Amino acid sequence: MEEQYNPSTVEASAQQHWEEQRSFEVEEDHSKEKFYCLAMLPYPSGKLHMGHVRNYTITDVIARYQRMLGKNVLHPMGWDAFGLPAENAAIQNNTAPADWTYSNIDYMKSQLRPLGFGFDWSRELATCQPDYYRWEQWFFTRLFNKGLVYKKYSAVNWCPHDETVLANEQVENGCCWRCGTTVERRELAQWFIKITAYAEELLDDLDKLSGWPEQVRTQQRNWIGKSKGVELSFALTEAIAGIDHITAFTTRPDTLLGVTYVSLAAEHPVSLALAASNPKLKAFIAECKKQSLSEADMATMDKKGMNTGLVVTHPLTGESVPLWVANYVLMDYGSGAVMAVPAHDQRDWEFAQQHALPIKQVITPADGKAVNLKKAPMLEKGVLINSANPFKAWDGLDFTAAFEVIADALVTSGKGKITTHYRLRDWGVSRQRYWGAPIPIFNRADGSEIAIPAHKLPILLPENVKLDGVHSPLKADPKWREDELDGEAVERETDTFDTFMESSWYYARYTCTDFKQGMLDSKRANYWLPVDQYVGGIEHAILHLLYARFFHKLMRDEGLINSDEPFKKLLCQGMVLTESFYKEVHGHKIWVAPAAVEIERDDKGNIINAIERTSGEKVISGGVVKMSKSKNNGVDPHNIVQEYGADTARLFTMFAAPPEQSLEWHDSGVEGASRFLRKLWKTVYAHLASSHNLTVINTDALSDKQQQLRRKTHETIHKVSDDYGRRQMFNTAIAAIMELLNEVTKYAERDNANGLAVEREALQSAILLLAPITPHICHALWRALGNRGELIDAKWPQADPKALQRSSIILVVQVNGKLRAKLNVAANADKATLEKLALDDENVQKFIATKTVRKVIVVPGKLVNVVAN
Ligand code: ANZ
Repeated sequence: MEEQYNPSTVEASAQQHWEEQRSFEVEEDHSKEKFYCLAMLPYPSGKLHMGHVRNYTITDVIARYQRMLGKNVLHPMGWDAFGLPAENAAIQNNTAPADWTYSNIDYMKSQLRPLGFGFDWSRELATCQPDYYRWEQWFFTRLFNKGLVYKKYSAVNWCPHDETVLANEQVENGCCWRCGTTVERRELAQWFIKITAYAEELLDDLDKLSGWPEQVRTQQRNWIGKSKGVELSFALTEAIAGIDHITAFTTRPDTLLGVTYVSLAAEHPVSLALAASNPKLKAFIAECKKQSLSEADMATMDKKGMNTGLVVTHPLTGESVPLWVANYVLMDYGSGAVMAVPAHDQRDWEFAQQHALPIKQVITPADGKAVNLKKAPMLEKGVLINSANPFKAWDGLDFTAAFEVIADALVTSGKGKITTHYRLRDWGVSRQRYWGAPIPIFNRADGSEIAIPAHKLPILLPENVKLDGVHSPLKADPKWREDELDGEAVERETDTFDTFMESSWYYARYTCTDFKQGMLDSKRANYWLPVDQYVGGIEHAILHLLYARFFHKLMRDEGLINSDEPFKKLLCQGMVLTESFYKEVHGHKIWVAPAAVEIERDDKGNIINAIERTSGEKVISGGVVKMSKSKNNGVDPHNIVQEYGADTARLFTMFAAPPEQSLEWHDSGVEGASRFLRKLWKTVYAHLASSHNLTVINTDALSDKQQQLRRKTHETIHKVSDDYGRRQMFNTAIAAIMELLNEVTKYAERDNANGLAVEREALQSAILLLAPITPHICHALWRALGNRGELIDAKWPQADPKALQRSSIILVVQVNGKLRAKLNVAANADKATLEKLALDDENVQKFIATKTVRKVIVVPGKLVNVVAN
């Protein structure tokens, strides 16, 4: 072995070895327990960043650890390759999105390689490959034929100047990013998948996901948003367009006697029917249609409305209640109508204030606190008051009782029923962009649609295109649209799929990327699925994870797989943060790369002065923030690997913070990690340089020092195994291994055979325990120590219970809770012996001599507490 640790040669040779051996290519093996470890697939933006490095280091550590436990481990990698950025980059660089994407993939792969991640590259996939998206197209046609897909008019951002649809990120302050024209809302026919049909199961199955962070489960629960309520009807005095009553959904039937008006969504059929003969209402509806549709915006926007002049009948009191059309009522929630209770609902209260409508309090706080409805509505649940005759007896009922009584009254009079609603909406999958999978639908001359039959799939996305910067090449080329089906001329759909479609099932396709006969090879898919450990950013807590769960259930119901959920365990890694600096130029912040700044700190580490090296100018600290291009504070993984080696980068990443917390990047931390690896190398080198012959440990002839080191070795194995497995706290695992190495340098006795054997055991264990984190150096040292076989398949070490035993322990003795003695006692001493030793101690005697001992509490192995007065 070389005396000097040279990471670049060590790493290149280990990587070459793994590549030659195809060490990470795996197949189903029913004789072994499987473990599927997966990182969320990256978007090929062109450059690897530290967030990627952290993500894949975590999965790689887990994958390698599980393999050392003897499992058959799958750890694949691929590319989420469709999406808008490729279109923008292609326009900027005057290339085609396909070329840009594929060259980025090549480049990023070349950046990943030197990091030594144990990916099974034979399963690599890019979602823009026809081999992949053809099955997504096929699956969509299956859903279509099952009635789980439908077409509906839905709003998009439209630039009237460019005559094109804009993605949300292309709208800047309400204007087109390209030409600055004010963006409008437009209704276009678009495709939806009925995720709402699975709402109940998606909600219920969250309970099965005990391996997920609670926070993510809660976010999904809220997103699905199940609410129990009542649907009730307000009769119209005369039928409008054949409708004789308005149905409203409420979660607060307890407030029913506080209704002072009813409001309809602009798109409600009654609103539309009335608008036909009411130009003012028509104009108002047109105005409503222009505004944003998000619920968040609904909450904050100006509450606008128009009185229809009609009244409806209150289902319990029979009173007449005015009927309004209001901009804050959504057509696709509940029934598109609200029973308005301004006293107890924020939006209704704002609306009533603006339009001078009555506010009637019917709920009061249970604790009798006063409320001032002039200032704000009373939103909390409480008890009923002011119940109109003949319902006076309801006064005093709490929410649950009132819900029941009122729902019951509505049900018996045939005016209402108890229902549940979900906030979750169906998934709109149409995008009017080019760089995506074409939606496999034929439009027929008669206006109907047909799912493209399997034999005509895939519908290929042309890759050799020129982008004019405005229109999708699919839409700009009338020829591309033309097709025929059994002699009938048909037109292809020119919209493409939302890219969440591709990321919803890639994890399943990895189990059989080469399968040509179908979407999934069920045998292989069922062997590997579900993913045992999924790792990715918390920003995907809702949409990606919900869509993937949904797709999994759809694939199950198609008979492709047999599990209910895709991801057994989920780990959401924290962000990578670092220092940031800027200077102010004409009122603008110019961000300066931290590497270009000379920093002076006080002894607490606070920055007292920061100077840009090249200009000598003072710069201002922007604090420790997320590493990003926009703050110019990215640390290039490539440079770190060049300077220190991949193992140092990996070690620092895992040591600096537990995976779920944010990681602060510090050059000094990287230095520290590198120092530790050099020390490990040096220690192994010195160990091998010893002239003694290695023998097996003679446990009966261990010196105290040897015994201590042995115990430390096995305590470390015990702790580190728990840190890797149960706790997933790799930082404390590393700290424990570092401590072990310190003990080696302190206690090793290389001048006798037993001492050398004990040291060997300690070093060998340290290498095994570090192997998942710093695989290259461990690979080299493992061989240097003369081991045969592959370190990646070496058995994870087991703590020897005998070595853990201590012959003596330190016993703490307290008198009345205060520490009075520390005694070195036999580890197996019984309670009576411990009590006697404690009471006989000289110092303890001093504190109890003049007192009566009332009680002695003995915790064997730890302490004795004497109670005396
Ligand atoms: C009367 C009422 C009184 C309400 C009160 C709330 C508080 P969640 O819980 O999110 O499901 N609502 C019903 N349909 C609507 C629609 N199409 N557009 C806008 N709002 C609608 O919300 C249910 C509540 O949202 C319902 O309960 C209804 O207002 C409103 F003190 O009815 B409530």
